[in-house]
Amino acid sequence: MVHLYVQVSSDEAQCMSGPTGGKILVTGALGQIGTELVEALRKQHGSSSVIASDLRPVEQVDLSQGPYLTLDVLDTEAIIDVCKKEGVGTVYHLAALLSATGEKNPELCRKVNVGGTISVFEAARVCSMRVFTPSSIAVYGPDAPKHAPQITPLNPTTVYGETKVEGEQLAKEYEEKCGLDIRGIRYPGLISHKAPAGGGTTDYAVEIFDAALKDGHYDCFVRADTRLPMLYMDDAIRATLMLMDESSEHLGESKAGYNIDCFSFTAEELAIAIANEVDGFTFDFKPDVRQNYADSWPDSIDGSVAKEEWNWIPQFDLDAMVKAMLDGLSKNQ
Ligand code: NAD
Ligand code: AKB
Repeated sequence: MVHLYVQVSSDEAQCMSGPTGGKILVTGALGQIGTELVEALRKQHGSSSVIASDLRPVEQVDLSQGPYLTLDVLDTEAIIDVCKKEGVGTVYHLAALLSATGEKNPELCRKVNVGGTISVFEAARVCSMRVFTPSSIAVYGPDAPKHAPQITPLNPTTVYGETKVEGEQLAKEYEEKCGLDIRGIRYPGLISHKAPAGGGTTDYAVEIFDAALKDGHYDCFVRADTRLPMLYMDDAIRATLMLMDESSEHLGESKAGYNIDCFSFTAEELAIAIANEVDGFTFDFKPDVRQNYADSWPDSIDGSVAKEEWNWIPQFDLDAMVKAMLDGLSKNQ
């Protein structure tokens, strides 16, 4: 299944696991996570040290906050050129197609998610870089326990989920063969208000807030009883930075895709929590094809390995997240 797009050299002599430090490159930086991760990284390391990149042309991007370049993750040579020229030491590789978009175009989903990941790992091998690349709760399939443990057979039924399993396998392979330091988190559905959600199944948990404030009504595309693991974006960014700051010696065999403790709620519980805060908000449930993807994923995940190895504990529960979302969106309006 691996090595679909770039032939990975088996010559151990070409593998480099050199020093860290240097600048940071973020791929897929204009998406839901990238928008907030770039901001957080720039606060930590200084604006000029963090290069944001995505497909959008430079002239359509606000450059006042720091450097940006147009970069297709399928272009391995372009990634290598940038990393050499800029002295990049770490890549946060976020470019991908999410589940709902991916299932509509499985070929492109495989190409971008697997091909893009190989491009970044190849660049990391050539330029001696560390990599963060997210996995997802979509690695699990319907045969996994509904409270999903860190280690269990991974048999996803979505193409998106398959690409995430393959991403974790590739990370392990590059680590074993080339000594690279590649870390990842199996993010649950992420809820945020600074950038729109990017075509995933869990997008209802983001869209519902906008709809509540703008329209006073939301037609949810999954059933009322759909329960999924979720996390507020502040916690997701904090977890990402914590994992990347952790000393290698504390991280074990799950480092390519940690489950992390988060919270779970049904779509109806979320709608009621919002209705308790927004006068007159009404909601209905009109499931579409995304229900199938949601049904194939776990209700909750066991994050005890991440807790043990790098002390992950989330700060936001359902009520705190609902208040933070409504406050954040009200300020933006
Ligand atoms: P997003 O869709 O909001 O952003 C992805 C970005 O990648 C977009 O800006 C897009 O333009 C860019 N992109 C697409 N193809 C590209 C290419 N060929 N070259 C360069 N850029 C390209 O996604 P996100 O929510 O920010 O997710 C980022 C990562 O986190 C993905 O790997 C995703 O699978 C993972 N993840 C996200 C969530 C979530 O709830 N947001 C949950 C689990 C995992
Ligand atoms: C999606 O719904 O596709 C993402 C994910 C859980 O990976 N939010």
